[in-house]
Amino acid sequence: MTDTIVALATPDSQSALGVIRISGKKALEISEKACGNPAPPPRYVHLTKYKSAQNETLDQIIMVYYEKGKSFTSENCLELTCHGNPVLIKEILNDLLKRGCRLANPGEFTYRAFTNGKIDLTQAEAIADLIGAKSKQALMLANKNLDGNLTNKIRQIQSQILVQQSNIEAFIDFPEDDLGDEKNRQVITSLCDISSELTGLIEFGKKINVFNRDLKVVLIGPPNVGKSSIFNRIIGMDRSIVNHEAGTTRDFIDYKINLGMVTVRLYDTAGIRKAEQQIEEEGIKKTHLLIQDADLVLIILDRSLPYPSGVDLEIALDIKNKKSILVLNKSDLPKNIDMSESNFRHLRTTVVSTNEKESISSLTGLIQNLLLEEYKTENEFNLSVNLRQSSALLKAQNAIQKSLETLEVGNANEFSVPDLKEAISCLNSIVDTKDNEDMLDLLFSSFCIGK
Ligand SMILES: Nc1nc2c(ncn2[C@@H]2O[C@H](COP(=O)(O)OP(=O)(O)OP(=O)(O)O)[C@@H](O)[C@H]2O)c(=O)[nH]1
Ligand SMILES: [Mg+2]
Repeated sequence: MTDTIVALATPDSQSALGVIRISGKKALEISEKACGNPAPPPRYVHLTKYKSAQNETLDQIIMVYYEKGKSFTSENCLELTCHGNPVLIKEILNDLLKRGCRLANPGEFTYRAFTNGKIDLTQAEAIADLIGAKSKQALMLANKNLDGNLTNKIRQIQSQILVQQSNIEAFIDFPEDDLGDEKNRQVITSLCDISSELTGLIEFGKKINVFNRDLKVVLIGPPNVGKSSIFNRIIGMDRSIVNHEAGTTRDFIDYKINLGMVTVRLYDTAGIRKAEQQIEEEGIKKTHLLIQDADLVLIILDRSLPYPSGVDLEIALDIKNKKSILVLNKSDLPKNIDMSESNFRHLRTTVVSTNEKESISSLTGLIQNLLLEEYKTENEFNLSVNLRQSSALLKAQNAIQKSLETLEVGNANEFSVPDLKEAISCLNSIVDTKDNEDMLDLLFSSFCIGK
């Protein structure tokens, strides 16, 4: 790679500081000519002036030099920390372009780190995941892969396959040794175990997807039960209009909050009832659509009123197969509801009042627990598996299955070897695909510029 690349690594907006990264051959020349540091000791902080090609001082900056072989990209690198003014940053970037640098493509620094062998593909992806993580748990998972946990797991499975491949090849090379039924069985059993391990990883990948997206929690119920009041209490501000008249909320209102390990998008909706006007009907239609897409539905009822049997069947059909909680609101008022005939009587139920802070806190805790119900065992999360990796795992698993079909037949063991090699190669593509340029382009183009 001959080009020297440059990019702003921080957001292009007014801020205290802005960081510009440079990687490539010209880094030392820039250090000397623009920053007046002919021989900068690596990894030291240098307070200096940045001077343009016309010898104008553009800013007082901090320059750090990272030497070839030891930098992130493994090339000579500079990090210039200047003041965070977009006008100033543009001047410095333009000057660097004049000095022979070119603007980096998205993810190009990481791409160089990968092609120069500083990191493997799972670690490169972990860096992107770390930057894009939507929750604390997602951050922790990205860090595990940055440590190489997924790579280690893949390498371990590859060597297990290789052992079985050698066992089969030994039989091909020395048929007089007669692998025999017993040995054939052992190979089959081991490959079945490997196949199950791959399934486990694929399933795990699907499971942890929950930490990388906004989970949808939808508040529904008849009008006037206090949906908007609960919504406002959970998000901690008066975002939705509350009124004693039924039918106040027409269109849904949403707000993003962090609930411990997950990020939740909370929706306040129009109360479900037989609509009096078309505009209200539109709002109710949207409520039904939101329920379809929800990760968790909170059915709010007014505990101080008799059970509202008019709409419960409609809601019950909507929430079929959905994770749901029944929330009985207005517990500060005398109880009048009778749930014995209700379609919701089997749901997990909690009683709240928007006038009682504690009851809302425990509702928030319950939401969090339910969303994370199936992800409780902390130590399970030792690595992360994304969609690309899952699809390679699936291909590897299919190849193992094919080899197993051949082995089950018994007397044609050598035909199972190509499938085992294919499985190893699929697994390799998770960690190290230097020859698949299209895939690499696609992968790194999703990175941010400057990373
Ligand atoms: N006593 C009491 N009143 C409440 C409670 N929560 C809400 N309210 C009152 O109930 C009325 C309706 O509240 P909203 O939050 O607007 O109800 P909603 O379900 O969003 O109503 P729509 O938008 O019309 O569907 C308001 O007068 C609130 O002040 C509560 O816990 N206790
Ligand atoms: Mg409302």
